[in-house]
Amino acid sequence: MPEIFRVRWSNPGAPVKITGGQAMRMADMICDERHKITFDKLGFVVIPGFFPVETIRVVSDWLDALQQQPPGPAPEARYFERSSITGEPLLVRVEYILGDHNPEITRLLLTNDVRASLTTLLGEPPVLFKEKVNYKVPGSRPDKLHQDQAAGWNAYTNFFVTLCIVIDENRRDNAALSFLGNGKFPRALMGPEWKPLTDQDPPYQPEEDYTLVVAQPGDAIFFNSFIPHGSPANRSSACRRNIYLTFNGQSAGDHRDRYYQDKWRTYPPNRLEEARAETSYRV
Ligand SMILES: O=C(O)CCC(=O)C(=O)O
Ligand SMILES: [Fe+2]
Repeated sequence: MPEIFRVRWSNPGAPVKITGGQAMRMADMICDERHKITFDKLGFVVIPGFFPVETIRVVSDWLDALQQQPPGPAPEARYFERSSITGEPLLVRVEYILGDHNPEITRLLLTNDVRASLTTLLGEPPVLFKEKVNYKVPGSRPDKLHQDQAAGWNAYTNFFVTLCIVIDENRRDNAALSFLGNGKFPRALMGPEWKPLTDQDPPYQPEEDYTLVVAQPGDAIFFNSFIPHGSPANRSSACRRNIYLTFNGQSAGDHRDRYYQDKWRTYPPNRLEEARAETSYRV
């Protein structure tokens, strides 16, 4: 069972290195009040070019190395599934990637811009709840339409904001995410816990109510834990990796240790040769 590490934010006083990517994204670096208005109305907001290209390059190389890592004990939690399309075992997700076991990646992702943006969206400082990378490689199954909060998160607190960091281009043909785009959903579960909202794949119906988010490496999608979203199987030949960092407001407490202890018990990481035929809904 992986040891639980404490996650620290980047040093607030650390000098910020300006790279080409950063210079290009000056206009839209953090969530401001305009983004918050959209987020409050729709439940999600996209900020193009939030992370510098250099950051994404380093993170992408690290994700490749993590994927190639030989089997054996590691602090990160790997999840293998058998492809519903080809039957081959695939590494589809790695959880628990931030902390003292990956200090450089933690520094690159838990930045002051991230903290400031989440403080704006949550109305108070954020606390990390969980984090994962979804390797939506060719052959990956659909992530059926769901609300993240329905994945047992009510046991911890009643509201979260997730930052999706786009690592590979997200296109229609390689399983870009779709979100309910009209803001018409309650801040409550719309169905039973652990069950997707529909078995349909995108375009979800009614089609005009959903927004397909086509995105570039470095783009950020902030979304709340009640907005219905999902993505189809990846039937293309292009990998679609996204990192998801989920936070709650500071006043709700720090639940990461307990969340992961519960998760390792009820849904333990597995190995290539134990790849699950995954049909259930897990986030
Ligand atoms: O990566 C995806 O396509 C969707 C994943 C998702 O929504 C989740 O894991 O909660
Ligand atoms: Fe989700």
